[in-house]
Amino acid sequence: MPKPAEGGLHGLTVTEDCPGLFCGGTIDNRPRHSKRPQPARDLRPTGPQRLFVHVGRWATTSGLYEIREGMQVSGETVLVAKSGGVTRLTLNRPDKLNAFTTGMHAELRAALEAAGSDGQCRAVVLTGAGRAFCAGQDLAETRPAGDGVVPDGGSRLEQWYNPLVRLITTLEKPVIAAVNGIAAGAGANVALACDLVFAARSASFLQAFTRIGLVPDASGTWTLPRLVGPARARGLTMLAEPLPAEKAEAWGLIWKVVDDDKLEAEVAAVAGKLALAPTYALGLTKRAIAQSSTNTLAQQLDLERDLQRLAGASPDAAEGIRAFLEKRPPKFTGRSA
Ligand code: T3D
Repeated sequence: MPKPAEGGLHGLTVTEDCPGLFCGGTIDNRPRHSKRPQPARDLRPTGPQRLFVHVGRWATTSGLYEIREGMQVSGETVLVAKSGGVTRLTLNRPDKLNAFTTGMHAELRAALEAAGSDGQCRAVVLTGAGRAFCAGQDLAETRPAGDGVVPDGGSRLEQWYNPLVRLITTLEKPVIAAVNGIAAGAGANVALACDLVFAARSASFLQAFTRIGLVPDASGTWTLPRLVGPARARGLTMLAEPLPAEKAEAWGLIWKVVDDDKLEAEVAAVAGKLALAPTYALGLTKRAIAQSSTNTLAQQLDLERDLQRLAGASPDAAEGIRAFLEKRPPKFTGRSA
C-alpha cells in the first residue's frame, strides 16, 4: 500500500465515469490521516470527501481510495481525466480565459506530479476550457495595492511558474499542449514549454507582458529565441502582437495547426499513440534534447552514449528489436526495467 504523499489539492472532486456527479468537496492540505490509511477500496460517489495524495490511490478522511481507469478527478480550476494511458488536464476558468490563480497553480502542480508518478499515465495533454487556452497570470491577483505598488511578481515566479515549467520540461513522459484558443502571457509560454504543441487554426500566441509593463516569463525568454531566433523573439515580445497559429507553425514555434473542430480528436489520437510508445525511451529522449541546449557536442555525445545504455537495457528495447525482426508490431510497456 503506497504511503499517501504529503500535501494535496484544494477543492478537488472525484467522479466515476459520470461527469457532473461529484462526490468530492474540499481537499485538505494536511496529511492528517496519512499515518493510518484504511485498506484501499473502490471509490463510491456518495457524499463529500476530504482528499489528499495521488498516484492512483487517494487517502481521504474515510480511507484510501483507488482512482481507476475511466474515473475523473477534478479540481475547481483544473479538470483531470484519465483514459487509455493518457491524463488530460483542462484549465477550467473559462470566464477569465483560464488565467492562472494561485489555486489553479496548486491544482495543476499536484495533477502534473500525480501524472508523473502514475505508472498508468504515459502521456499528458494540457488544454483549456472554453474559447481560450490560458490568458496568463490572473491580473486581479496582481492588482497594485493602495500604495500603488504591484505585488512581487518575482515571488510568484519563484513559487509557481518556475516550478511549473520545470515540472513540465522534466516530466519523463510526453506532455502535449492542445491550444484551443488564445494563449497569452505566461499561458503562451507554459504551452510552449510542452513537448508537442498543437493549436486550433483560430488560436493565437500573445506575449502580452510588455503591454502591461512586465517582462516575458515562464521560460519565454529562453524558449522563444531557441525556437524562432532572437529577431523574431524580440519582435514577438516587444511588439506584443498576437501571432496566429498558422504563422506560429510556419515559424517552427509549434508542432501543428489543426482545424478547430478536429483539434480534440487529433490530439487524442496522438496522445493515444504516445501512450503505447516506449515511455522510458521517450523520457530519455526528452532529457537529451533538453540538455543539448547547454551541452557541447562532445558532452552531448557522451550523454547519448549513457542514455542509450539505459534505454537499451529496458524491456521495451528488447521488445522493439524482437518485434522488428519478427515482423510484428511491438507491445511496449513503457517501463525502464
Ligand atoms: O506578477 C506576476 O504574477 C508576474 C507573472 C506574470 C505572468 C503573466 O502572465 S503576465 C501577462 C498576463 N496576461 C495578460 O496580460 C493578458 C490579459 N488578457 C488580455 O489581454 C485579453 O484578455 C486577451 C487578449 C487574452 C483576450 O482578449 P478578449 O477581448 O478576447 O477577451 P477579454 O474580454 O479581454 O477577456 C474575457 C474575460 O477574461 C474578461 O473578464 P470579464 O470582464 O468578462 O469579467 C477579462 O477581464 C478576463 N481576463 C482575460 N485575461 C485575464 C482576465 N482576467 C484576469 N487576468 C487575465 N490575465
